[in-house]
Amino acid sequence: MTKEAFDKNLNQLLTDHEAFLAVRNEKVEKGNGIYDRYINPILTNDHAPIFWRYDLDYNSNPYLMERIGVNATFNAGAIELNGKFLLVVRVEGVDRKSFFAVAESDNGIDNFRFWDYPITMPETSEPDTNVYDMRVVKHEDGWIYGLFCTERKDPNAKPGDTSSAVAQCGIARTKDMVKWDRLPDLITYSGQQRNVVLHPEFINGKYALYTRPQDGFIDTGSGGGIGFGFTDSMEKAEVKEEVIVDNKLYHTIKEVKNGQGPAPIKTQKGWLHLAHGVRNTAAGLRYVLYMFMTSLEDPAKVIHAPAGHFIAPKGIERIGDVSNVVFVNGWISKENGDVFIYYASSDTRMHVVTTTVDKLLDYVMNTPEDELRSAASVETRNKLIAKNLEILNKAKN
Ligand code: M1P
Repeated sequence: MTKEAFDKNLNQLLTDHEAFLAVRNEKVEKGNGIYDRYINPILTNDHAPIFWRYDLDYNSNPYLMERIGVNATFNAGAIELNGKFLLVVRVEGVDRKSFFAVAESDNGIDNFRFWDYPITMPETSEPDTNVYDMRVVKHEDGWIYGLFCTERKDPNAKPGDTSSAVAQCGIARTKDMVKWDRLPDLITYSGQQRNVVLHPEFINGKYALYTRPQDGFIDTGSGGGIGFGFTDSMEKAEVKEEVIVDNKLYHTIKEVKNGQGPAPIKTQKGWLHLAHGVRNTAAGLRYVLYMFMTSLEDPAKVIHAPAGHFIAPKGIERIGDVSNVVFVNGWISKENGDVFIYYASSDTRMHVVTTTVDKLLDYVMNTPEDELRSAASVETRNKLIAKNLEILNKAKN
């Protein structure tokens, strides 16, 4: 390519990318009354800055090739800071390594732009092979914490086994989302940990953590469920005992495993929780999102548990690197009661749905619970049908 053509192509690349980032998002017209979906994903691999992917120097890249591609942008933590919506996105390079990068938007539904540099996450003395799925929490101690999964090759893997891994909870903290201090990984007495989340308030002077004890890397084995435990400090975090708050359960949407999503939202009626539930199918694992509420006095005590999924993969969301998956680890609850839920589809891209605390409370407190049997489900539905037919018949007469 001549230098002239290179300059022209580069100019076009940058102009097209700016136009792409400026596209506005629109609500999908017909919703379910609980939340509004949006037409476009809010972040895809195409949102990664051109200067993260291309070498813009004619001398070293005369064909204007993409040098370091980005494969996916998903499973983002979320925080509102200085009036901006910030997502701590799991960015996966084409080399399969995930890293964290902040994307910012003014309104939380479109025009997300990555900050110039990804987060430089310090390592511990035992370097992480992969880091992902950060839950970002403003704790009442004044720090912003990021708890994430740190993955390393299983030191006990048999010779020739090049895929067994060990997952644990990495911990870092910041004041500005730019400079992060790495703290030692969480110590628990379960084999592995993923989906660990810091509760935003002290409980009896201690830090409280939601955990997900598991024996293996993919299968939770005899472990599983959303656990809960305490640690005296975050500088040397250690949970000696995990109690199960919300267990995996036969023939439900969380039959195989589940995990706490972002940190719960405090309301006057209780703590609102968003989580993912997994079941197995002939086509592989299916991940959906579900909600429950725990007591203000005891965030480990479930007081409402609507049956079934809250969000399931829909349309294009069903397809991606790991299909039939929705996953959440970020939401933002505004002072005016608006809630922005950031979820990923099929380990590939990010989406938003918007709702309010009032709607979520209504959903969680008034949706029937799972009676765990078909006959009981029919009975529950029949009650609604009878009530509704009476209303419709009255309206006719
Ligand atoms: O591939 C689906 C998800 O699988 C894992 O979640 P869990 O630990 O509940 O099985 C994580 O690797 C997550 O990042 C991924 O989205």
